[in-house]
Parts: sequence; C-alpha cells; structure tokens
Amino acid sequence: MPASLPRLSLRTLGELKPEIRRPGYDIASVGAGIVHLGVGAFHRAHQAIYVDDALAAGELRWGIVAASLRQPDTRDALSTQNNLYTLAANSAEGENLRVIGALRRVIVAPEHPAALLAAMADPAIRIVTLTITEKGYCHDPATGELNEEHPDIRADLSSPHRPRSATGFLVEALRLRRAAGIAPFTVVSCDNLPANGETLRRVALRHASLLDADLGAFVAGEVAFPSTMVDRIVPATTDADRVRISDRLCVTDAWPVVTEPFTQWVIEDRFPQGRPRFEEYGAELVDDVAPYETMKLRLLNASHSTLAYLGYLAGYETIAETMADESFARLVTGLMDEEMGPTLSLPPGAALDAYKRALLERFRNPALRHRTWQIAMDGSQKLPQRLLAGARERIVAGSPIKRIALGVAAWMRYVGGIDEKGALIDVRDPLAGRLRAISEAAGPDAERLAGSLLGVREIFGDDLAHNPGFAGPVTSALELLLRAGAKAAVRSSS
Ligand code: CS2
Repeated sequence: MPASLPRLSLRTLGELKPEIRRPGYDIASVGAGIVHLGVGAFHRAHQAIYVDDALAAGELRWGIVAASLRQPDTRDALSTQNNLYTLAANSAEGENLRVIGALRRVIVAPEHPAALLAAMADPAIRIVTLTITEKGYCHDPATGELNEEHPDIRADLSSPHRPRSATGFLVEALRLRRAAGIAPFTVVSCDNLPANGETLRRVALRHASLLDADLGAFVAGEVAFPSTMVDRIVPATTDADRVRISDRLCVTDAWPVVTEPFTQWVIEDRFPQGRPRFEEYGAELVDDVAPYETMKLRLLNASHSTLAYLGYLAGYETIAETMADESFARLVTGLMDEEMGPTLSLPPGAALDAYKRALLERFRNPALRHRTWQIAMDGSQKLPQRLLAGARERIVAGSPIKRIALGVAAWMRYVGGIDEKGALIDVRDPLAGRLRAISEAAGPDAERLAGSLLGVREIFGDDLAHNPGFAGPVTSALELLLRAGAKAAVRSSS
C-alpha cells in the first residue's frame, strides 16, 4: 500500500477529486436500522450500495451495523478510515470510483458476541440481512435441513447465550427481543441459495425449536423471512487493486471492493417493521422471488461453476481468460441454451435471450480478474442448486445432460486435489478432506471415482448415484477428462 498517502477517512474526504462520488449526507446523523451478518466484499459491493443510496436520499435511519462472524480483517482495515471504503465498478470503459458510508460500525462476533447481540436486540434495528455464503447456513445442501451435528450448531445448542453460528445469533437475538417486548426484525438472506428466505427460516426455526418450543413457535409465527435474489460479480480484492485505487483517490483505502457495473436485487416485499424505499434505488420488489432465483442459479452460477472447474483444470486463471477460449464459451452457451434454459419458468417480463447474452458479456469483462479458483471454492455447497436440480428435472423429462455432466465431472476431477500437471490444488471446501480421501481410495478409474463421489449424499442426495440417466453421463465425462484433459474434453463436448 502506498504508505505516503493519508488514509481515507471523514477528515480526508474533502481531498478527493471532485468527480469521485462520496457520502453527501451527514454521517454523524445516520442511525442504525440494519444489522448485517457477513461483512465480505459481496455485501459491501451490493446491499450496502442500495443502503448508501437510501442514506443519500435522506432515509437516515437505515445505516448498517455490520458483523463478521469469523475474521477481524475487514474491521481492522476499515476502523481507521471511519468505516468508509471505495466501490470500484470496472469494465472495458474504465473504472468508476465511489466512496461508501453505509457501514456505521463493524463488530467482530467471536471477539464480542454480546455486542452483536445487543445491536441485534436494539429496537431501532428493523432488518437483519445476511451474506454468510452457502456453508454459513450449517445445513445439509441436498435437503436444506439444519445439520444438527455441525460443530457450531452443537456448540450453540449447549451455550445459546454466546452463539457462534448465524442461526445461533438470530435465534438468541429474537429471544432477547421477545423477552423485552420488542417486535422481531425482518430476516433477509442475500446468499445464492434456492428459496433463501424459506431455507433460512427452516434452519432458524429448527434451531430455535431445539432450544425451546415456545421460541420455535414465535419464530414460526412472528418473524418474516422474505427471499431475495442478489446479483453482482465481486472478485476478491487484490493488493494491486489497493494500490491502483489508492493512487487514483490520492488517499489510502486499505480495503476497497472491486466489481462490475451491473447489479440486481430482487426482494420479496414482506417487511412488517418497514424498510428503505429500495425500489427507488434500483431494487425490484416482487411477490415471489423463486423464478428470478432459479434463473440466476441455473444460468449465471451454473455457468460460473462449470467454467471454474474446467477452466482451472485447463490452466486458466480467470473467468475472462477461460471465456477467451472459444470452445469454453461455446460450452456455457450450450449449457444455457440447450440444457438449463428449457428447465426455467421465467419471471414475468423476463427476456431470456437478452439475459443470457448479458451474462456472456459479463463473464468476458476484461477488467475483472475473477479467479476460477475463487469460484471453485465450496463446490459441495453449490453443486446441488447450480447443477443438480436442473439435471434432475431433465432426467425426468428424458432430456440429455451432456454439459451438466461435464461440469459435475470437472468438480470430481478437481476435488481429487492434483491438477493435470501433477501440482497440488488448494481445494477449499467444508468436505475437502473427505472428498480427497474418497478420490485417493478410488484412484484414477472413472467408474470407481464417479461411483464413490456420487455416494456423498449431502451433495447428491439418495437418488442420483443409482440413477443411470445421471451416473452414466457423469462417468463418461469423467473418463474423457481423465484420459484427454479439460481442453480436449471441452472441445469435444461444446
Ligand atoms: C460465484 C458467485 O463465487 C461464486 O460461486 O458464482 O459469487 C457469483 O459471482 C455471484 O453469484 C454473482 O451474482
């Protein structure tokens, strides 16, 4: 980081070049109305921007108290800059910088669980939003039920007043509010899960009921969990981003976020305690998010995961690099047009062709270095909704799944942990150890390897391993990958 520059802060805001947008509202008058769990780059490039727009429009009671459920790094980076940070929206046309003031406080939950609970129990807080990634729900990805054996859930069931898990915080905060006669907050999942509100409601309700049946009944009867579809591509910030952005700002920002110009947020309009006028800042408020969510998961995220595993194996570092290989671009075009598209019930007024074209364009964005390795993380939590749900529907309809099968096979090849040149792959996944052990025991035999991995029922459920319509194409694709490598496999399947 350029050490000679002063730090971004309320004091140095005035030193920014006039063209850089910054909070025009009086930060000292902002009240906290939202608690957010999971203060990663995605939150700071997505929901926080809509809230920053609300504050700029004078809705000053909706500032965000953000919490990290694990690492102190975001708090540490932002604490000496008054929690201000830069949003950089990048495309071939250039880089647009804007300083965001929506985060008013950052709490590191493991350091101060009581502080986070106190914030969540504050009557001024009307909404709790979450971006905790798929694994943060501590659920079984295949069934969507709470994993009661998860170490964090077990810990929270035995010490509910000092929680660790997201549902542990939600349930304890709701208990405190109920005991104090304060109406519950609305809980808004902003993760890429199907029916994310319903999924969060199911796991939170189960968590609450295991502690206390009355609390369970309260969560079931009194708490709103609207579903949302969130969309913005946000690669992890790199040191090069920090240096470039700080140089352009002429002040140092220790943790800017880098994203694309595109953003979309579709929200079910169920907020009993009120909400910012999100529709005025670009969000779509609807009755039912399901068709939007399915469309996004099966087109954007399914393509992303497929490109990530195959691209990584082929030696491509980023999605844009992978897309520059025309056979990979053809493969995901076919995945969307031939395999996933036909499974969708479209949202009202959706223009499918334009949506798919825009996705290809977004994947090609040369200004985003979105690493295949980053998207490849946590595949065990992502595959069910991204690739497997669509595959199941196609198999029932008797339709082929050649490209989906290649995506699943590439994941199988990837989680073995050794790449095509014999180098180690840093596989990040809650099931990484088990997946690696299964791969080692099976060896490089497609039938044995596919058969053993399909037995992981948290991912594939009880049905797919024994379904020849699924196991057959996956095994053939894996055989091709093991024999010919990713580039040749993609060329012959696209
Ligand atoms: C990506 C998503 O990392 C991943 O798994 O597929 O984070 C993707 O960039 C977002 O869902 C885009 O909205």
